[in-house]
Amino acid sequence: MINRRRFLSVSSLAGLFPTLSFKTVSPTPNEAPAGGPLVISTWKQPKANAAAQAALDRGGSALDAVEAGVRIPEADPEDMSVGYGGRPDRDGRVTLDACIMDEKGNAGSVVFLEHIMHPISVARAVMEKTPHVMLAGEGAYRFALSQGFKKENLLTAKTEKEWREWLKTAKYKPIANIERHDTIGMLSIDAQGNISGACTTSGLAYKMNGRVGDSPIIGAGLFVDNEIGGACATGLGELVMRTCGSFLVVELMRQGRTPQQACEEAALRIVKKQDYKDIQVGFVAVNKKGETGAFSIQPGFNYTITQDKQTKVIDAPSYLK
Ligand code: SD4
Repeated sequence: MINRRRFLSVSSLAGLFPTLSFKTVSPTPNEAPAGGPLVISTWKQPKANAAAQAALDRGGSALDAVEAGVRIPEADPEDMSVGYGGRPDRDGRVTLDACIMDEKGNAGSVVFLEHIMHPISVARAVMEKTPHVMLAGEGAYRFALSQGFKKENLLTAKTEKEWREWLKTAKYKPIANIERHDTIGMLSIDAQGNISGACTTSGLAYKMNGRVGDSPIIGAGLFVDNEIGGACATGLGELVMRTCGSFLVVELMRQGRTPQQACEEAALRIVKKQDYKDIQVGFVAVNKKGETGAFSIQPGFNYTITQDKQTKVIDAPSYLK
């Protein structure tokens, strides 16, 4: 009988998996892309990109840029998918998810965080000041207070009114694009060529209490590998989590796909395996050269790029037309 060790030693990997190609891209040198530092974010986010660009202009790192950028929608009561003014869960509680990742592969995350306007900054503090990657709920809240963050009421008169209206039927069915999904995932490359990313959301409106989505999960809502690139996701987090969406996009880029091809392939993976008919998922990605890509399942997804003093909001191509 051939034992397992011997079996592996007599079989070349290529022989075992003849269809697999192991071509991978070699790391690109650490320098800003030809077009200069850049910022890319999910959805229409010119103000967030401007804040990120301002941080880069002050000499800040990509990490500083993405944190400064996503703090804008976090504080904006009109943005009803993120931070202050985000729609509550079905019990009327605003619970926030966020994560951040730097060029060294460090990561910080908070999930199911209440009463704190800037979860992204708490996530950064988790990354920089604790031995952990993720803090949840009450523990995340108490950590935030210990770091000087203030307790605030994040439910606005507008979101409370809508929620009370929703309670009359309490029908739960997330619909693609209808909720004005503005969850922000942002990636930046700084003047040194380093990549960082951030992602922050109030999650799905009227979700079950305790539900956590993809956005604060490293590898689902966000992933950065400074040798290769970064990716973020938006849309129905359950679909993204089941496929490790952002990690998949980065790994596809590692295998040689362009950011555009990688976003398309990750979206197709969802389409192939899951019920996607009324559901939106969108990806954005950037590689080390500063090439970008975006793709979604449903039409209606757009993204914002800032580079060389210009900001553009671009409609992403989609699987369904
Ligand atoms: C979630 N992915 O909690 C988030 C929602 C989202 O734009 O992206 N909304 O599932």
